[in-house]
Amino acid sequence: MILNFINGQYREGRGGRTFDDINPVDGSLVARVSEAAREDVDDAVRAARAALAGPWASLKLAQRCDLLYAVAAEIDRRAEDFISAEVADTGKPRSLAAHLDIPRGAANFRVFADAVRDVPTEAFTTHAPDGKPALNYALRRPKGVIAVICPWNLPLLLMTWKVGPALACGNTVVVKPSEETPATAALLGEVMNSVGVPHGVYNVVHGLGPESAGEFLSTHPDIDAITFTGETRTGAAIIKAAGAGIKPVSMELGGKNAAVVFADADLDVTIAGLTRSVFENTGQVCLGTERVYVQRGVFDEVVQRLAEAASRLKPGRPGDRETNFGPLISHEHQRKVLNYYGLAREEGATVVCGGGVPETGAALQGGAWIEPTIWTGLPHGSRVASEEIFGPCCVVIPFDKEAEALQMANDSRYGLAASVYTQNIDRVHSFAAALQVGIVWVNTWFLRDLRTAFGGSKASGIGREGGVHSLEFYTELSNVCIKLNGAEQ
Ligand code: NAD
Ligand code: 6OD
Repeated sequence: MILNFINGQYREGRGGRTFDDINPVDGSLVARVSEAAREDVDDAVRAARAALAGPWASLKLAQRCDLLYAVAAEIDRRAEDFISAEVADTGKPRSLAAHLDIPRGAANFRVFADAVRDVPTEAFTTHAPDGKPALNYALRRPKGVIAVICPWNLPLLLMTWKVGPALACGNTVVVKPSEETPATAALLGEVMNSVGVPHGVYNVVHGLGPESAGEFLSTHPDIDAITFTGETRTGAAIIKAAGAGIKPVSMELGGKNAAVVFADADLDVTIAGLTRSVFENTGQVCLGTERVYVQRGVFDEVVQRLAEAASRLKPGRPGDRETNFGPLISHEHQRKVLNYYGLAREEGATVVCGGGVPETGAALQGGAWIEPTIWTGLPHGSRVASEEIFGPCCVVIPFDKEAEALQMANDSRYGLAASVYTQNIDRVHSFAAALQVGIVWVNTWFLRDLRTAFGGSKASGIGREGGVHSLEFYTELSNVCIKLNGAEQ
């Protein structure tokens, strides 16, 4: 049984309810999960509040940072446990969890422990009406108890991306992991206890969204801020709850990200980038590409080479050496993606490859498998080219002029990320500046420096996280103004 983690103790939810954690590789049961009742969420928030004022606050900044380094080291030491837990919940290839999810889970603690040591503050001198100087300086204090609500696609990575900076700034947290992927958040409780993080600093409540732990937490009157990653529609519900309680929010939401390939691009680099951005994690990455605009001169070659790359994706058991493609997270998500596969045909798409469920053999028949899929022949305004699918698929659309590509790339309700493939450095600058997104990659994809601003515009989110931007969200500034009566300047 996967348990809630409240005030340093693992415990069952008070209502005695459970839900199933299913392995999407074959539909087998990973574990039952104990669902937190409203009273458990109350307890978690109370524990976080007590730790905030007590043992956590009494640590010096350097001691807090040392503890976060110890958390990172312990994740590294127990990497195999974390990889196994993440793989069982998500079905992703073991190699992906080992190279991306788990190392980033550790890095998220180190990076923000470093950042918080160096965070600048501001100071101004001014003059009172009597001519005496006054010194203003800003103090940073933790925001308080932070509600952290997480998705299932990169569970440990995205959870620690918020917990790392929140703790570095001296806050305490109550985490609500996705009901699809509760395991690594629960396991992190063991790490917190083993390195001596005070009880109540890190709490985990399991459950679903509406009328369950997600809603109980986001509407709780005694939290101080909400940081959320997930669907835009869920984000809107949480913003409403936060508005009612006047709570600050950080929102990392959905996307329908474009890649723009110019005829002067290095096509080896382009295909390598597109293969990752369309298919990695079975397309379940918020930054992934689902719209590819290709300049007409290289259109056929890009489509053909991307389809060849798709044909090299091998579904299979996560630990098998040749497996480089996992299932979708659940049958529910598989139904959603397959609906879009059907819609693409209705909207007149040419199916270049994929479009259905692969033949995986009897042992994996119960899994949520899907084929990597490429479409051409769809107009830019079609639903398949406009709505977030969150699967391993893309629409490829030709363009002639740069202005046309820019217009199509920006014509979206979302504004998370874009990638551009070109060798023209002047174009890189002008095109990147004109894209209405929070993140632009040029001749690469998902290359991260964790000090940089991360987040989206339009329906893709509110605010930025990363480096000092996270520290801004997870701290309150107080300005202190001291009148210096002794001196006239
Ligand atoms: P989701 O919105 O369905 O769920 C996210 C979390 O919110 C889960 O823990 C869920 O239980 C909880 N939740 C659901 N309804 C709630 C409610 N009413 N109140 C409180 N909590 C509630 O998202 P998902 O399906 O887990 O993740 C996929 C989505 O996340 C995609 O849209 C993807 O683009 C987005 N995403 C965005 C980013 C980013 O950085 N912008 C990163 C990863 C995923
Ligand atoms: O790399 C990150 O910090 C980050 N937040 C990635 C988000 C990926 C979305 O699925």
